[in-house]
Amino acid sequence: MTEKLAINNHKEFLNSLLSGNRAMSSVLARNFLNRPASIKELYEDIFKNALYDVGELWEYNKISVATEHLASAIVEAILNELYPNVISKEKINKTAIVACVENEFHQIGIKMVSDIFEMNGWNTHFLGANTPTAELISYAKTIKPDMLAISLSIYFHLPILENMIGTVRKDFPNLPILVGGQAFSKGGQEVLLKYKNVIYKPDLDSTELFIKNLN
Ligand code: B12
Repeated sequence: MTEKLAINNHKEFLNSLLSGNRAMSSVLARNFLNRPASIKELYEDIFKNALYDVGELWEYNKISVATEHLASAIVEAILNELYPNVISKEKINKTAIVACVENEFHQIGIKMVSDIFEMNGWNTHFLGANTPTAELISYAKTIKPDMLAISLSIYFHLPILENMIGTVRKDFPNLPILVGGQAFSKGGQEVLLKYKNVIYKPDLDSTELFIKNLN
C-alpha cells in the first residue's frame, strides 16, 4: 500500500506536511528516492520548495505558527532518518565545521549543506542553529577544520556574520569560509568580497560543484 504513495512535485509533499502527517511524509520522501532521484533533488525540489511555500502561507496568515513549526520539525526528522543514505563510503580526510551564525535559528538549509559535504567524503561537525562565535572558535581550535560553512537566513544578521569572520580571522587567517542562506537571496553578497577566502554559494548544486573542485 505505502509503496503506491508517490509525489510528482513539492505540492503533494507540502499537503502531507500541512496535515502534520509525519509517517506519510517520510514514506513520500523515501518513495521519491526510489524513482531513482538523488538526495539533492529531494532536498532542493521537494523539501526546499515545500518549506518556502510554508513560509509564504505563514507570512499571509493562511497557516498557524504551530503548523509551520510542525512542518519544519517533520522535515528535520526526515533528514535525520535519511542520514544513512548520505554517508559516503570513501572518506577523504577533510573536515568541515557547519553552523548558523549567532541568533540564527534556521538550520534546515545548512543541515542539507552538511549532508552534501558528507556525500563528498568529508567529515562534518554540524553545530546547528545559533552558534556563539566564541564557542565556534574554541571548538575550531580543537578540530582544526579544513573549511567553515556558515548559514544565515535573516538579512539583519549580516553584521553578526561580519563580526564572526573578523574574529575567526584572528586565529585562522587562511581558513576557507563558505557562506550561504536566504539572507543573500535579494543581494548582499558584495559585502563578502572584501574578505579573503570567503566564498558565497546559493544552493546545493553550486556547493557540490565547489566541493568537487576542491577535492
Ligand atoms: C521553518 C522556518 C522557521 C523555523 C526554523 C526551524 C528550523 N529548525 O530551522 C523557526 C520557527 C525557528 C523560524 C523562526 C523565524 N523565522 Co522563519 N522560516 C521558516 C521557513 C518556513 C522555512 C526555512 C527553511 O528551512 N527553508 C528551507 C531551506 C532548505 O532553505 P534555505 O534555508 O534557503 O537553504 C537553502 C539555501 O539558502 C542554501 N543555504 C542555506 N544555508 C547555507 C549555508 C551555506 C554555507 C551554503 C553554501 C548554502 C546555504 O542551501 C539550502 C538548499 O538550497 C522560512 C520560509 C523560507 N522561505 O524558507 C521562514 C523564514 C525564513 N522565516 C522568517 C522569519 C521572519 C522568521 C522569524 C523572524 C519569525 C518571528 N517573528 O519570530 C524567526 C527568526 C528566528 C531567528 N532568529 O532566526 C522569514 C525571513 C524573512 C527574511 N529574509 O528576513 C521567512 C522567509 C518566512 C517569510 N516568508 O517571511 N522560522
